[in-house]
Amino acid sequence: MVVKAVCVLKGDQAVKGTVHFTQEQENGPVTVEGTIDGLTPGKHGFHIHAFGDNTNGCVSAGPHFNPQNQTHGAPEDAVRHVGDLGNVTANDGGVAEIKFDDKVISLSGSNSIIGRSLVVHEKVDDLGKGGNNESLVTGNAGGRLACGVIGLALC
Ligand SMILES: [Cu+2]
Ligand SMILES: [Zn+2]
Repeated sequence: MVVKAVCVLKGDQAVKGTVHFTQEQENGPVTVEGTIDGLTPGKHGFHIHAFGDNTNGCVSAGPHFNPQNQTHGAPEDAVRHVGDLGNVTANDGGVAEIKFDDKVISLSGSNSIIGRSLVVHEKVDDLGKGGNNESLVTGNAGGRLACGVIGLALC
């Protein structure tokens, strides 16, 4: 059975967006598709954070979703946080068009991202290759520009 989810991203500044998640089969890849605007041109860290809590803005979303207690990495790395979706790239107009598949996140089971937060960051995610401790925790992606809670969707 196809499972779908959606996240509306909002922040203090002009950054906003909508991101859809579709999983055609249980434990299969999740297609991530959407648009974020109001960004500075270039790459921005893009992660699932552990909590769907927005009480103190995006900070309340907590750290990267990491149920297997791994270090931070790139989406294609064997060692990564479940929530590590790498970077999105904004064009000169500040718009990031997103479409990719991820094999680690899920919309059910222990790696489920439902009820957690999606966050887009101020800076580029160095994917754990920055050569310092913070790189292995956050990828040095800086502040949280916008976030939203991922919820189940009809379509
Ligand atoms: Cu993040
Ligand atoms: Zn991470």
